[in-house]
This record gives sequence, structure tokens and C-alpha cells, in this order.
Amino acid sequence: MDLTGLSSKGRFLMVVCIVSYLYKSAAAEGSCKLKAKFNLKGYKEVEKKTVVIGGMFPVHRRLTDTDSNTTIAPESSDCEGFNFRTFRWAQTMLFALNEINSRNDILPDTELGYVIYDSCFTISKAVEGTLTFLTGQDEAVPNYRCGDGPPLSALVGAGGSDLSIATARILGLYYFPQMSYASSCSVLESRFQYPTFLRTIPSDEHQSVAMAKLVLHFGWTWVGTIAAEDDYGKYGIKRFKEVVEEAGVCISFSETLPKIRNPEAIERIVQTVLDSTAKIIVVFSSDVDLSPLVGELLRNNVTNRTWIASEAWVTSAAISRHPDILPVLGGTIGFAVKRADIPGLKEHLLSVTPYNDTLTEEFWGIVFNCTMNYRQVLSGMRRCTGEEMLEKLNNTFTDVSQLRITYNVYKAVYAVAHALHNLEDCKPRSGPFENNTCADITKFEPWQLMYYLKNLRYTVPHTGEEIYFNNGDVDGFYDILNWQSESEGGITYTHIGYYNSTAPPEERLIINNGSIIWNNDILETPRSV
Ligand code: TCR
Repeated sequence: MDLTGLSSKGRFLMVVCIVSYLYKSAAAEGSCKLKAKFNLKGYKEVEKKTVVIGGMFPVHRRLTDTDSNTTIAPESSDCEGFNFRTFRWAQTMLFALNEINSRNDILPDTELGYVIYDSCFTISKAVEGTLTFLTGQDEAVPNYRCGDGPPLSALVGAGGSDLSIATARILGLYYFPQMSYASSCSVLESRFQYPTFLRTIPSDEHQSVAMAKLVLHFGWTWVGTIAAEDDYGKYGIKRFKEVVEEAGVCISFSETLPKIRNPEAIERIVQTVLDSTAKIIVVFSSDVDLSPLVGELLRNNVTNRTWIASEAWVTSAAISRHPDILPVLGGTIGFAVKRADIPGLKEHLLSVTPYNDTLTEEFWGIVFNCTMNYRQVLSGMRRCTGEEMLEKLNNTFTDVSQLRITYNVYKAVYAVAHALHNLEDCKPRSGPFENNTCADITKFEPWQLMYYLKNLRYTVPHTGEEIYFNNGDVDGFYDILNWQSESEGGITYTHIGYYNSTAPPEERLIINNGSIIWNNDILETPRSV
């Protein structure tokens, strides 16, 4: 689908709003319709009701630098640094929508459409996307909320906590539901501040406590900490410190990873790590923010340390697939959210073509080192044929071995769909609203959907996991993983235990000490100094 015209202002991942089962055919026609017709041959003769779900994913890593020239009208910045992992999350939303639309037992009379935005890991883009979503003031899809456009249901997103904090404030004003798959910061627990925020990832309150318990479990008394310069890192590490310090552990150093490129700051952190006697280092950060430090640790060959990983980097291929990572980060122990196998997802990911939208086009160009843009072809770049084979590549995008946040995305889309289903399924005169009325799926209010989300209980397909929200949050369950060497020289994430916040206090943290292999392939638990 040619959406190039859309990206002039704001680079939206897919400002497409076609109903999922039309996804492929409409894409092939090159159309960008909002009010899709459903009388295609082979499908139902009647037009179906449509509800739109919003999605927001940090597909790019950052904004491109723009000059601060104020003699011309400023434009919304472009984004750069394509992230294969988060692109998989976005595609998983499409996959889940397809799956739901083809089922007869969820929303049998209603189709789910979507609008997806790229938050580019930045607050400004996330806010921009949210406003566009709410107002429909996007240049590319003019006035789509005017007239009888389909109602908006909820926003699935926005990625990092700092982004969600910003978007949840805006959405909360309108009592518009937001279902997050990755924003784990404990401050998002507040329903006073964020009345319509829900999430399928546990709050970091649990993770910070679990990390502290892990440190105490091994009898370590002297640790260093490193945190990303965002709400995730800052609040995560703050709570960790509170708990360990109360138990008598001392903090050797506390460093902050810069958000924007700053090689000197990174070098300083490496020097601190080298100078400190602390051998245990706890890192609360996303892989994107941690990457520069890992590069510098490798350059300085900083070995003989034990790294404790937060959920956001523990299974990151961007970190663990670095060549020569083993001597430096081998033995790392970290927390990961629940993993699942999602049948059919791999096939969906492999079926992506460069023609779907601007994002798949960009993706294609990057993985196959070619271009679909004729101007770039003229300037000597290889032209993509479109026949390149994704199957042949060993890419993070199609790697379905560690579906964790991906699984959260899947659960989030299903949560919204089930809530909409319950809303539609309301029995007249015994509804939950004033005078026992029901909401109307063709024109409901966001707070009405919020009612159904709050009271939702559903079972996730394929895994059978039961989901419900307790004041917007789910229980704290983590797998504990250990980075061990693989026969081919890479890293495997070995499962060595788990943490369950709902178990009695002394049974929450379960670790099989015997299955751990520490840095440098040592079997004995390292000491903290
Ligand atoms: N919560 C983080 C963001 C984040 C993330 C990730 C980003 C999490 N897991 C994996 C990239 C990859 C967990 C936050 O900011 O809340």
C-alpha cells in the first residue's frame, strides 16, 4: 500500500483503517479506506458494524535531528533506527485482529479496524499520535470521526512508561481506555492520576521487590546500580534500593544511562564499574538505552561481574546476540514476563510484504539492503524485487522463541475485543448503566467500554491463561532466566526459577541454585566483593 503521502507530517506507522480481513486485498488495491465495505465476494453480504482500536508501538528508536530554524514552519520530525523487535509487536496486533475478525464467537456482528501509530520511543510523538487518534485531525485521513465514522474503542500502547504516562493523562481526561502491553512503571498504578489505564504487564513494584529478594537470596551485601534516565529506570531502581537498603545491603554506585547519545557519560559509567569493588550490578533499563553501555563494556573487556537484568533487556537479541558477549554478560540473571507460543504468528510475520504500508516497505529495504524507491534506485541502490525470502533470514522480527511482550500485545488486543463483545452482548433492560440500559456498539461512550474492561475476565486463546484486572493491574509473575553459553557460541536463556507475587511471602521467589552458570562458566555463587 502506498502511504508515502502520509508521512509528510508525522510519520505514522500505518494510518490505515481497513478492517482486518480486508487487510490484504485492500492493501493490494492501494486504498486507504476507513469505511470499508463488506460485501466482497465470498464474504458476508451485509455491511458489518465497525469499531476501531488504536495501537501505538515504538517501532523507531528515536527522532531524527531537525534544525531549530524558525524562519519556516516547523514540521513534525521524522524517526530513525528501525527496531525489528517492536515491529513484531505491531504486527502481532494485526495478527490478533485478524484472528478475532475471523472468529464467530467474539464480536460475531462487528469488525475490528485499527489505526496504528509509531511513538518512536519519544514522548512528543506519543502525544502527537494520541491527539491525532482522538481528534481525527490527521492530514492523511481527513475528518474521519465526522459523520458516521466508526467509533474508537481503546488505545493499545504506548510502549515505554514515560510515553504511557503522557498519553494516559490525555486519554484519562476523556475517560478513554488505554491498554498497555509494556509500560510497567509503578506510578501507573494510580487510578487517581490515570483513571483509564490498564495493562497486561505487571507493575514494576513486583519486579523491584523480586530483584531485591534475589540479591538477598544470594547473600550479596554490596551492589552497584545502573538505571535508564526515564520513569522505568528511575522508579524501578528506587524501589529496589529501598528494599535492599532496609535489609542492610549497601549500594556501591548508582549510575544513570543517558537518553540521548553521550559517549563521555558512557565511558564514565564504565570507569565507575571498573573502579568499584562491587561485583554485582543491577541494571534497570530498556535494551535501546543499554546498548551503548554494552558496546563500551565489550571494548573494555569488563569481565568477572554478575549482571542482574530487568525485564526490558533480559531477552533482548540486540544485546545478547552481540558477538563476543559471553565473557562480559554470560551468567547474567534477569526477570522476564510470561512467555507463550502463539500458533500462526510466525506464518503471519513471514507473510509480510514490502507492499503492505510504508513501514513494511522500510523494513524490507533494511533487511534485504535494497530499496523500493525509484529515486534511490537511480542513485545506485539495489532495487528490491519483492521476491526476497524472509524465511531465509535469521531476524529478530520473525524469531518467535521469546514471545513475552509480544504475548502481552496479543493479550491486550483480546482484552479490548472481549470487552467490546460483552458490551455488544448486553441484554436489553438488564444492562449495567443507568436504568439498566445497555451501551450501543455503534456509538458507545469510552467510559461505557471502561466499565466492561474493569469487569473483564477472559481466557487467552492457545495458552488458556485467565486474565482479569485488579484495579487495572495484573499479578506479578516472572520467569527468572540465566544467560548460559550455547554450543554455537551464542547465549541461551536458561530458566532457573520464578517469582510469583500472589504466593505466600516465603514461597514467592523460587530459584534452583544448582542450574545457574555464572560469568566465566563458574558454578559457585559469586561474592559481592
Ligand atoms: N517496561 C518498560 C519498557 C519496556 C520495554 C521492554 C521496551 C519493557 N519491556 C522490552 C523495549 C523492550 C518493560 C517501561 O518503560 O515501562
